[in-house]
Amino acid sequence: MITEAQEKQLAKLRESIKDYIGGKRLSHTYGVEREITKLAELYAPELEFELRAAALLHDITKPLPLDEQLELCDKYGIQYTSGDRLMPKTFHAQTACEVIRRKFPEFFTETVYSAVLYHTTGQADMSIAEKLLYLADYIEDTRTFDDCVKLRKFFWDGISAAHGEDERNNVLRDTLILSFDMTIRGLIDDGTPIHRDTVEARNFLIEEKEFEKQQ
Ligand code: DGI
Ligand code: FE
Ligand code: FE
Repeated sequence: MITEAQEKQLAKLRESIKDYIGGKRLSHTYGVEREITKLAELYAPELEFELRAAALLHDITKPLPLDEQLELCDKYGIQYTSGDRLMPKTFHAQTACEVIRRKFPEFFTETVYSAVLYHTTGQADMSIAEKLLYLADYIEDTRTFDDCVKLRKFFWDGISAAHGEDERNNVLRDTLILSFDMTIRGLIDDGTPIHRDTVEARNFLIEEKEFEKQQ
């Protein structure tokens, strides 16, 4: 559900991001755009343009090493604690938002901002755009990790069997819970701290599911 003019804007963006990312990460990024197009059709057709823009922009600062991430944080006024430095992979989501704000203002909307900001950790009570970018990032088709393959199958098998909006929403929620389970398990195996937003994202979805069961 996007216009020809929007299609052209996205084609241009697909070229512009090559100044920031290349190789496998560029293929991953294009994969996230393809995946989110399918997810938008299922869950939020009115957000397709913003979601595809968010997909193309979500990892633009990912190639930068931690010291350059931290330099960007200082430059753009992003606050962090010494504990946050032990979670180096979470910085690129925040720095990407500030680069989008400054270098890609035509794509900088509330929806794009929060979807990119929470694409790595999630947060409590995620918006539909936040959920869809988080999921597309995990299951896009260039990812070959066991957990990604498992989550992709879980989601699309669920969608094949789902009837109606409520069942599709349940599939999305169960898929997200499983994704947080797998991410948190992996972080524990690596001895890495878990970001509070990751924990809160998972708790919120589980609580919501339990409360609905009791209705
Ligand atoms: O940027 P991508 O590789 O496409 O994917 P991503 O932005 O989801 O980043 C995934 C990495 O982020 C993965 O190595 C695990 C890490 N990560 C996700 N949540 C947390 C986290 N790392 C820490 N320490 N704590 C978290 O809560
Ligand atoms: Fe990322
Ligand atoms: Fe990504």
